[in-house]
Amino acid sequence: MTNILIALVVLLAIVTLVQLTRVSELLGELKKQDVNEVTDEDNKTQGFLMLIIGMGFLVFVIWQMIEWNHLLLPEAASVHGQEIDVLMRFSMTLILVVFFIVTPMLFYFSYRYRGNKQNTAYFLVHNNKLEFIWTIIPTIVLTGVIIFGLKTWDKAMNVDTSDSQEIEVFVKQFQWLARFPGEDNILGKSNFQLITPTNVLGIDEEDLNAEDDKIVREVHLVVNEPVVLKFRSQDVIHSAFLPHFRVQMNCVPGLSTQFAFTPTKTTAQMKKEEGEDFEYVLLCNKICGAAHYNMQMRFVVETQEEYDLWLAKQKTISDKLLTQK
Ligand SMILES: [Cu+2]
Repeated sequence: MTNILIALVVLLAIVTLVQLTRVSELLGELKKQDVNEVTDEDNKTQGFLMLIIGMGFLVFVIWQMIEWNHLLLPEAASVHGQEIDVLMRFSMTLILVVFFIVTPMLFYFSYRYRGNKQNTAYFLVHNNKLEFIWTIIPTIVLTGVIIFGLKTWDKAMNVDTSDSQEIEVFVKQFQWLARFPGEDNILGKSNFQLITPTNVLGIDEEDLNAEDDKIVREVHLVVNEPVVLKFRSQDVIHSAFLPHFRVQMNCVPGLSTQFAFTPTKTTAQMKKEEGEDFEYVLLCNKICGAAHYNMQMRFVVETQEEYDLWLAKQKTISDKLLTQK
């Protein structure tokens, strides 16, 4: 019912506008004036409105940058993340400087050079100098930005993982699970064909390396120790996103992907800086189905001693198999 009323109001508003235009045309005919002709007075009003709207827009941009700044992510809590932040700050500064130079000019010029009966247009055919300037300067600047970006990407992605703690992150609609390799530091073999209700990760239970593996519902990491997350997806493409570490990687069925990084701040430290509610979380950043929004897993960064205590408490696969028997 409300929708019909809204549609009716919109329709009536359009009819009113058409009628008003018609009235002004009729008045114009009576006064022997062409109401469709654009006068200098009209241009002045429009130019002035353009100026006000443009400046209002700039004020709004500045206001929202200040007002909503706290919604941005805190400083990166990983080694490569700090470099990504430097790149991000550099790009944003460049964009904002250009934005704050060009936008006021755009609106001011449309006011300053508004239509005027006395003005005649300047006929400019071609200007090599101008062409050079607006081609070469952006080319140099953008090439610089691209090289900077590629270097940062290379440093973040091509990491020597020989000393990294390996952790498998397994994902399906709509849940994350993780597997630690246990004492031998080797993850046991797995195969999606072995997936059953009691073996949700499809782990090859014949494989001796799998015996001491530990399946967990939250991941603990040691501060300042490198880790490599190995991603495996059961069903569709998910995307593992750890915003505070600036980590993101697609999890693709049938394809192994990974991300290596070093956390630099413990959860306790972050709680002090960001408030007691702070938690590191792993989110899904690919719209993968109905409960996608609810996919998250807690990550905890702590000292070596705390980590050892936690890991010792987690059950190995053979423990679990024994309790089942
Ligand atoms: Cu997902």
